[in-house]
Amino acid sequence: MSNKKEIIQEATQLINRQLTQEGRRRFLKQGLTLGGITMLTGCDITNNANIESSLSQISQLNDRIQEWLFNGNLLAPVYPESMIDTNFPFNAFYSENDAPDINADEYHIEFLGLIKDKQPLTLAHLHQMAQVSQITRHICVEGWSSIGKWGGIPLSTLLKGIGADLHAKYVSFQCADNYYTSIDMATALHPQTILALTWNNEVLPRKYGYPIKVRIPTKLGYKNPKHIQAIEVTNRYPGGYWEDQGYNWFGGS
Ligand SMILES: Nc1nc2c(c(=O)[nH]1)N[C@H]1C(S)=C(S)[C@@H](COP(=O)(O)O)O[C@H]1N2
Ligand SMILES: [Mo]
Repeated sequence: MSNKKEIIQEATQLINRQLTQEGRRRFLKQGLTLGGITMLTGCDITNNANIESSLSQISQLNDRIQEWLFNGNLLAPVYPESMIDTNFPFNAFYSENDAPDINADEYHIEFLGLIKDKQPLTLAHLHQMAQVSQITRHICVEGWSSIGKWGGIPLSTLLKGIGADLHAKYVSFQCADNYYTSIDMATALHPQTILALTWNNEVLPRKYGYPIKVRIPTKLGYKNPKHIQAIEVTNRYPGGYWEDQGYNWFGGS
């Protein structure tokens, strides 16, 4: 995990590289806000490449700060049964009818990267493991949020069980619909991060990610991958479907 000194060094370098003399004077007077850096940079607003590159550097710095602030023991809010939303929305980069139709008999989850035991696991195997459930709020950046109940296995239990390198930086997920995303190891080991097999006490419906979705209540909707096919533990930055198009990688909720 990043430490305070590294992040401050990085912020200073970013500011030094990008501020004009005038910007630097105003910065010293007004202090740092992440959004404010863009206003103070000397980049020519007719030059998109310049703007893109400063925004992307700020987004990366923002990732580091979020990672540093993330507390592996702090829990996302949980809600009573009475608050469960019965009209839970569907969302994906395609319409509901196109959600993958997965055959349970042929299904197994694959493991890649820094893991000792890469033997694929079947659904039956996952159902035999101790199950937990939680009622949390899913927050989508498209402007909706909804409360649901998800049940399954803590991802930390699985990662420990298969001998994953818990000091690796990233855990990445590949989905049956070619969606992909990745998270930091601290979030992968967070007690509320689960491999969900059920939604509102029923088998996870096809539209919500059958047979397995990774439910991460400390992260925004796009960091909750459905239809999981493979899990990889790696130190190489894996990105994600929306993250590679400019969404913030840490994506905390
Ligand atoms: N495999 C897969 N997972 C995905 C997506 C997707 O398109 N494919 N969309 C993400 C987004 S942006 C959201 S908001 C949630 C929606 O989950 P839901 O259909 O259960 O509401 O799934 C996330 N996980
Ligand atoms: Mo989303």
